Amino acid sequence: MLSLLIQDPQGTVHAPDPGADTFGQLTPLASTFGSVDGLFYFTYVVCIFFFVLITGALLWSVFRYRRKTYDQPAASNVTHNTPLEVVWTVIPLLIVMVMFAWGFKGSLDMTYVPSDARRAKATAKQWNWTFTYPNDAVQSYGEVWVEVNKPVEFLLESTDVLHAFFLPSMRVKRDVVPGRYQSVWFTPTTLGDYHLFCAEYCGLDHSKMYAQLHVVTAEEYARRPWDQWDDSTPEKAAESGGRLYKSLCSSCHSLDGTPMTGPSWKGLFVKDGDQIVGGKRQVIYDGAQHEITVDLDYVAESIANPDAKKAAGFEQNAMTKFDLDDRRVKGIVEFMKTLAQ
Ligand code: HEC
Ligand SMILES: [Cu+2]
Repeated sequence: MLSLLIQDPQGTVHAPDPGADTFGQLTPLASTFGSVDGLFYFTYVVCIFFFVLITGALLWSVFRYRRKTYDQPAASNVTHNTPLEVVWTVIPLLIVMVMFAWGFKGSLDMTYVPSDARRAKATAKQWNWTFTYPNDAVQSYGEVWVEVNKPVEFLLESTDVLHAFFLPSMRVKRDVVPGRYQSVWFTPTTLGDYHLFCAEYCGLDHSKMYAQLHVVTAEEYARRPWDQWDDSTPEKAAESGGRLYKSLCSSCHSLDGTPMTGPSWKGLFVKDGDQIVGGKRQVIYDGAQHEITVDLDYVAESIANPDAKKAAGFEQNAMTKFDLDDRRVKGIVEFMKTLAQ
């Protein structure tokens, strides 16, 4: 059951987050658990206690003081009881103040970033996540690596609309507001792969805005796993390109001919005998429609500067630009070629 809940938008079923028990509750995975789960369970227990107490007293009174005959006079005419009213005002007040103090302390703890925290940046755009590492030119897309037991602060930025950075298993959630930096920090304490969602409705494919958080050892982190781009053979490059497609492009481009926000990639490259050649596309530039033959340059331009040539029929829809290096663009083209038929 649980695994159905964490199927990613491309249909891949992920194992539940490590540590989840059969009720979907997690063992502590990050520094934030004390304030978030502690307060949650405290509130939960208080609610159950008072629910049972009040409903019980109510039902007991209804039964105990019910009218047994038609003309029986009222059992009591008491309308006020000052000591009782003081008690049932003061006790809840104290409990609510405990909740407030606990929550306020937790929220302060989440605001003050420890000085040894490592800083990364998460950039949200319709409909994917890009991550930037400290002093590193290489970014990662749709997945991010952090080191276990090392505080990490994420600077959050949006290049278009409102999004929200939501790591349920790290108990972290913060809105990402265009035009300003938000930040959030936590210390992951358990190795594993976790789900990252967008928790603010941000347009058509909001539900496909998915990424993964990898909590790894210090040795693994030092190897810069985000910089693994295997293009040793055209097949490997196509495989790497396919993964990038899934995390960055699949929310707008289908592979099977179905138009989505953008045109399908089917037919960008076609088979001519046993050669794979560029397909024909109708595009709009200089105010007129032209037929072009797809090649690496056209794909590279479509990625870096999507408005230069607009695919006919999709002029009204926008694609945000991506800064991909040449190896990644070539990987995507290799992947597109595997779709040729
Ligand atoms: C927010 C939706 C969106 C995302 C995400 C997106 N695209 Fe696009 N893409 C579009 C739209 C809309 C068009 C058509 C308008 C245009 O040409 O600018 C398009 C057009 C294209 C074209 C030209 C296609 C043709 O049929 O001529 C290519 C190539 C392309 N995108 C590549 C990519 C790649 C590579 C990625 C991922 C790195 C990507 N797109 C991510 C919306 C998107
Ligand atoms: Cu979003």
